Amino acid sequence: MSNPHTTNLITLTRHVFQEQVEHFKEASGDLTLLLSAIQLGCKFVASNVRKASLISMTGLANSSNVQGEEQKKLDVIANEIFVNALRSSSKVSVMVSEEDEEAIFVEEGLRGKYCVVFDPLDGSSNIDCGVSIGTIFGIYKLNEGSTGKLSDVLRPGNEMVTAGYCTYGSCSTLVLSTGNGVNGYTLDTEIGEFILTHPNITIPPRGKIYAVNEGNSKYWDSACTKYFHSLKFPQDPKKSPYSARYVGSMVADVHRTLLYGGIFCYPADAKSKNGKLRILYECFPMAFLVEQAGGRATTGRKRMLDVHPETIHSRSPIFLGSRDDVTDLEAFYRSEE
Ligand code: AHM
Ligand code: MG
Repeated sequence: MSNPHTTNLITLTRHVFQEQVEHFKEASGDLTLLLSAIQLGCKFVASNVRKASLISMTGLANSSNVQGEEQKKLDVIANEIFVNALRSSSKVSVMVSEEDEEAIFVEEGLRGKYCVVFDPLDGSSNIDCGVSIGTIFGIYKLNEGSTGKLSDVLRPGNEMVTAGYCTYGSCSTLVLSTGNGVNGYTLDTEIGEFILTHPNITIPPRGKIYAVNEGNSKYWDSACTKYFHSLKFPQDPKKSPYSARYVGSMVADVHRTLLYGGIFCYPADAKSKNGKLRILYECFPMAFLVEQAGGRATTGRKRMLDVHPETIHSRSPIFLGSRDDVTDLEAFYRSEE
């Protein structure tokens, strides 16, 4: 993966630590250590995903392991991996995971000044066929004086200090923002390190691709229906229609959108009144990254990062991507008011 002639590799840890020292002269190194725990989780999950694909593709998905126990499902394993890595880092007081109904409050003695919200393995419908899936995470700092309460995580996304995701596909890439732009690091499996491969990711101001579950079009509201129609049948005869791409794994769809431009959408519709995706650990981290890359993210009517989540698993409609594409979409919602 890394150039064999390069002897000066920029690892994620090295890069983040440098960034912290540059931007915050008194950086304690705690965020770097917390991110080491997250990297460990991602490497461990990446390795499990590879093994699981092999197991399910050879038809052994329901087999039991050597002790005769049922194989644990991959999303359950991924959750345990992250909860253990984060708890033992001593940098976290509150965790919210898609897999756990309640927030997890870390016991005294192991607590730290951060809260982590995460979806350990997103894209569950793609697990068994080996299509790209990923982990999504966001990090808040505890409120002043708090030792860990629900109110430390029930906050708008604009208060996050860091967000990222890791793809598990043809390669594993961890895309991260600590609030000073976005960088991508690809896992070199031979040396076990995430290496800076995509410095300073910026999203093109307009793209040519839209991503949405078109199968839900029967349930869309009129703003959505008109917007997607406008992409497929542009009024200007000189303009080409947009291309459609939809993996059905948010991480993969957002990753493509960040790199190539365009728009990713999971709207609310007549069937899912608040959309499908969860605010805290799906919408916020992705909105944070997209804004940091120069793009935009909205619910259709409001900036995504300004939403106040009511509960840890609340959902929201989301549209994110290239600045001009998201602005066009908003115009359709405004015209319906
Ligand atoms: P999950 O958390 O159960 O995996 O669901 C989230 C996933 C996202 O990755 C993806 O964007 C979306 O669900 C796809 O949903 P749909 O199959 O309804 O298009
Ligand atoms: Mg999910």
